[in-house]
This record gives sequence, structure tokens and C-alpha cells, in this order.
Amino acid sequence: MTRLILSRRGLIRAGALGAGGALLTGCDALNGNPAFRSLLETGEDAHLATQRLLGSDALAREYDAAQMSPEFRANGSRQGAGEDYRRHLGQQFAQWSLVVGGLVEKPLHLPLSALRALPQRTQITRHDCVEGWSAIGQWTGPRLAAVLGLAGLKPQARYIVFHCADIYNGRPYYESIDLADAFHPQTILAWAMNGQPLPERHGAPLRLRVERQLGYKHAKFVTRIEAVSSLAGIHGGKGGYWEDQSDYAWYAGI
Ligand SMILES: Nc1nc2c(c(=O)[nH]1)N[C@H]1C(S)=C(S)[C@@H](COP(=O)(O)O)O[C@H]1N2
Ligand SMILES: [Mo]
Repeated sequence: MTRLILSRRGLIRAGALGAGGALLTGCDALNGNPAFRSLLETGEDAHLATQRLLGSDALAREYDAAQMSPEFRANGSRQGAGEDYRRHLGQQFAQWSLVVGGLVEKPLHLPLSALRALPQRTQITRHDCVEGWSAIGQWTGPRLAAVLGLAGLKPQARYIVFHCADIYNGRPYYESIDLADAFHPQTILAWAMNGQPLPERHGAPLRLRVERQLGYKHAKFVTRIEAVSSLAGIHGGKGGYWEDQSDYAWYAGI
């Protein structure tokens, strides 16, 4: 399935947004627009379209330190897999680096020291797992936008794929997001949780935080990020482990 990605400019061109970007009132104005109608064909795309129409910069709620959960459970993989991972863990990831590739001008290997040298963002947010539990924790790391800025996206890039160092039920874990979420101010590559280096069970040394989406989008044990023009060539083609293995929605907006 081809996924429509909306830009604000595209919507204005398509007539879905009025002057100054204000929403047209009334559904009829939107229903009459074939571009918008085609977006409503599935609930998932409608959800994505709504999120984007209402403003792709909307922030997820942030909390005070006093509201942090005393316990933050680990879910899915609690360990990284393979000899390389165990060796890096034993060395506290001193020799480890994040691989940045795909549709970028400048492929990179970024050690943790380089990720920590970028401007850092710390945020206290609530993690919501699709299984029905939530926890509030503090996350620190560079914005994904800063990392993508170093590599330089090629114009054809439309999604960012996160490849992980764990094996869950016999298969590697992976996830993907679009560029609106990739460049969102709260989308970070977290190397610290609650003021400490990320523990193994929470995805050491690096995990994604994409705060406006459900827990399964927050890839742990990230080793490689890849810019792509389409998700069709990534494993089963639906953009993520649970999207391919089960019927989880690719866009998991909260
Ligand atoms: N690599 C990887 N990332 C993953 C998972 C996983 O199994 N492997 N599980 C996901 C799910 S379903 C949730 S709810 C969160 C759990 O994060 P936590 O262990 O820090 O609570 O990680 C997500 N990211
Ligand atoms: Mo989850």
C-alpha cells in the first residue's frame, strides 16, 4: 500500500487548509476534496491525517520530576543479542558506534561520545504500551534531527528505519517513522534514562523516544538508522516488527 505523506504546503495546495493554515469548518468542505477523501479510506491513515492537520509540531505532555514512576517496567526484549553486543556491553559501549546510512549524503559512524557532544534534550514523558500499562520516566539524548542533520538527508528520503541489536521470538526488531516524527522536537535518541546510562533491559546503549506514539515504536538497542524512500524493502514491508508479525498499526499515535 502506498502511504500518503502530507506536508502543510501540500494540504494548502489541495485546498484542505484555508488561508493562514486554518482548518476549514465543516466536514463537507473536506469530503468534497478527493485528496482528503482518499486519506480517510482507512482508520489508520485518517488518524495520521488528523494528527498532521492539527499540527505536526504538537508536543506530548511533559511531567515534573515528582511525577516519575518509582518502577518502570521493561517490555519486549530485555537483552541485546549476539557476541558483538555482549562485548560492547562489557566495554560499556566505549568502542560502539551508531551506523547512519541509506539515503544520506554522508554515511556516519557515531560513537556515544559524539552523540553526547551534540546538544542534549531531557524530557519527562509517559510511555504507553499497547498492552495497557504506562510509566513516566526521564530521557536524555540528542534530537534525531541533529543526527540526521550531520548525515544530510537526500531529497528522496521519506522514512527513518531503526535497526536493533536484539532478537525477539527469533527475529530481529526494527521500527520506522516518517520525517514529521523524525524532526519533531521531542524525538530523541536516548542514551540516558532517569539520569543514568540506559540499562540493558531498556535498550542500551541507545533507544528511540518518539513521544506521540505507543511503546512499540520506541525501538530499543538501536545500532543502525537508515533513511529510505519506501518501507517496501524493509523485512515484511509494513515498517516494523509488530506491524509485520501482527496487525499493529504503523502509525501508533496516542
Ligand atoms: N528493540 C526492541 N525495541 C522495543 C521492543 C523490543 O522488544 N525490542 N519492545 C517495544 C515495546 S512493545 C515497548 S512497550 C517498549 C518497552 O520499553 P521499556 O522496556 O523501556 O519499558 O519497547 C519497545 N521497543
Ligand atoms: Mo509495548
